[in-house]
Amino acid sequence: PTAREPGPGTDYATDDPFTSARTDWWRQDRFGMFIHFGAYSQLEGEYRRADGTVCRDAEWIKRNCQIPMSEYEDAAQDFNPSSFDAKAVVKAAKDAGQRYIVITSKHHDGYAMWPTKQNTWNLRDHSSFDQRRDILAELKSAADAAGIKLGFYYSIWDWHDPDFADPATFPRYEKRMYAQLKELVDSYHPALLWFDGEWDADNPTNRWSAQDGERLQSYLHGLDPDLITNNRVGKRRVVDGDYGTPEQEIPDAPVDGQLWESCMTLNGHWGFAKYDQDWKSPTTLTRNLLDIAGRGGNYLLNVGPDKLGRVPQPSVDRLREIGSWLRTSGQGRAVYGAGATGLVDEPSWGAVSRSGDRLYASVTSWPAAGQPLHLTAKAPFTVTGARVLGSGQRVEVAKAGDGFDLTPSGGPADDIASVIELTVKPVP
Ligand code: JFZ
Repeated sequence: PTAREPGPGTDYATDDPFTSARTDWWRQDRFGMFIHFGAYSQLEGEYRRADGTVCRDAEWIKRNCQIPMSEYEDAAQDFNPSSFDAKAVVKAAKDAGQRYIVITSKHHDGYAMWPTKQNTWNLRDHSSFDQRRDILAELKSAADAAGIKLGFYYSIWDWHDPDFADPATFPRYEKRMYAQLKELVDSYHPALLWFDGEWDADNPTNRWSAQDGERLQSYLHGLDPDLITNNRVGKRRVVDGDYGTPEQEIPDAPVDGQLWESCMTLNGHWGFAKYDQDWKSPTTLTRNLLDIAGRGGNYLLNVGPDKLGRVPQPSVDRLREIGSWLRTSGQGRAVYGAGATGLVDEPSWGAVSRSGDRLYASVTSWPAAGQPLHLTAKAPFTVTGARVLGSGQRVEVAKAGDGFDLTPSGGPADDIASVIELTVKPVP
């Protein structure tokens, strides 16, 4: 494959994701929706074997339940997500306060969710779905209309393409992969690509190398100089792509040397699993977002539509509660455009983020009447104002030991977290 030269004005050798205009929206937006949706969704997490036993999994069901390819292909043939409603999905994201969406265009099962020309293993050519529909195009126009960015997850690992499995034929697979990615970029103009599977578990020859990642990245930048990619595009987790992707965990401090985004499930699975009702609470989810913002990261929270394409109601409900917290009394200022403070240590009573001359102390353990919240300063600064968002209450600020004591005069403003906004001035 040949790539055009990178666009004018962007030198990727020196372009720093931390400060680049290219990543600006991503660094501001903080909160996105992940969508795991594919041929596996048709099975809804359960595979009944001929002997009557049931094997459970979600997007890994083909492999973990050892479903023969012909049976998996038969299931995909029945896949008819006729209730997929891009506007409803985008509305759920918008109501949650999520500002970008990343959907699986192709997971490890190799099944493409758009009408790719590279094979027939896709939603147009191998399903029972309305052949006139293209859910990625539908999502793109709904997202554009709502001012939400759209990105695609793409698995390098492919369980379906026979050329992937054999090192001798891998170059043929790679050529199709490049062609598929060009289709995605040219047809849907994604804002970002979220790679995965560069670590494939049945790889005898470690065939995806750092150089492969670099070559792919420069090819993509040639197609669209503004594209953002995660680090799973290559093998060297810290230097490849624009940001790191800790999965199902929140790093306990700002990560040195790279932007990062924690991806997480709402229950225990990425793809739809009908038996999984183990939902995280809105309180936990909102507090996760606050912890992440205070450590300078993004939060990519997943939904797994069912076989008809419907986002589960418990997911929609939880997302709406997070959004309602963010919309209340301007509390979203603790998240959007905010990041690590560089000024204070993370307190045990909540999370602190910073946006310009404001610190947002999101208090999850409100003190007893008259008791102070202590903020430990790790760089000198002064405080010129303090207020609780959504309440008129006074907060007394006093220099104390290694920092400040904040003493609110009343009770908490919000059960999930009450935000104290401080106006600060770093001492040079
Ligand atoms: C991958 C996928 O296998 C999974 O199905 C899901 O799509 C998730 C978001 O990404 O899983 C991973 C990828 C990387 C690691 C672990 C699981 N990792 O680096 O530890």
